[in-house]
Amino acid sequence: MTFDIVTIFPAMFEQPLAAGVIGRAIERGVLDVKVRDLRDFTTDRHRVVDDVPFGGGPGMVLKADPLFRALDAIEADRGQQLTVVLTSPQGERLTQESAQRLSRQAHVVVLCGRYEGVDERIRQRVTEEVSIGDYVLTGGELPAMVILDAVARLVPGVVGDEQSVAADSFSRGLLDFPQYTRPARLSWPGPQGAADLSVPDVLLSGNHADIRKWRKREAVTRTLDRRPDLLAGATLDDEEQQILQELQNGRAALQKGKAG
Ligand code: 9D3
Repeated sequence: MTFDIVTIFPAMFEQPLAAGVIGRAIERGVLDVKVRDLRDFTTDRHRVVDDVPFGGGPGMVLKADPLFRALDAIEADRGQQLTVVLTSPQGERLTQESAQRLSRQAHVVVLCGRYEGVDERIRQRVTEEVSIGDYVLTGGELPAMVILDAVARLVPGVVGDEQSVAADSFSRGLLDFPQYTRPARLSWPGPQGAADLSVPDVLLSGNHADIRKWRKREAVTRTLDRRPDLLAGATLDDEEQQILQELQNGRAALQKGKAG
């Protein structure tokens, strides 16, 4: 899969793209990411990418013509069938589902918005506008990196362990169960003095049926406590469904006891 990122801050992508799973995938040629400096697509001596808004008002607007020139260059480079994503606070929220949809495209271009916005006329070349959530950032560069990370890890061969991608909590609709590693017993001074921080016995028992059941119960409990909204779209197996029933019955009984 190929990504082209168009930005006025190409340096913001250097380290994130060199590190970890994404860095390795690029090294191995499974992913091809080109970061393109929008200023390279200006034609004036001062390489100006922004200007004041028509009609007045605060801030600056990204000019349309450097973006058009960048898109033309990318099209010439990659061939047709470009999916063009514009990062924007007005966009549709990025979800695991939209990441999955983008991961099936061969070429994705991400245009990083900046300032008060982007000249509206480039929207004729934009396939979709994407926001990463309802909080205010200073620009679209971090969102672009988030989109790339979420999409690229779904591309076959990017993550070494295909199973971990398939078992993903957001794909299944359940949060992850708690994880522990060695040492099994640990004592550490906490706010109330030395605390005994032991790993749950079941994980040390070697009984894999019990471990599987415990993990399912923890995952369902956490989801019910922290993200009950996820349960509506979750695909639970029979065992998980039964655990959920039990937990909900138990809680309903508790509520009734308090009320009565
Ligand atoms: C909606 C706020 N706008 C009111 C005038 C101003 C504005 C704030 C922040 C315009 C652009 C930005 C920069 N943010 C992004 O470009 C952005 C973003 C974000 O701020 N939050 C979540 N996702 C995204 S994607 C792009």
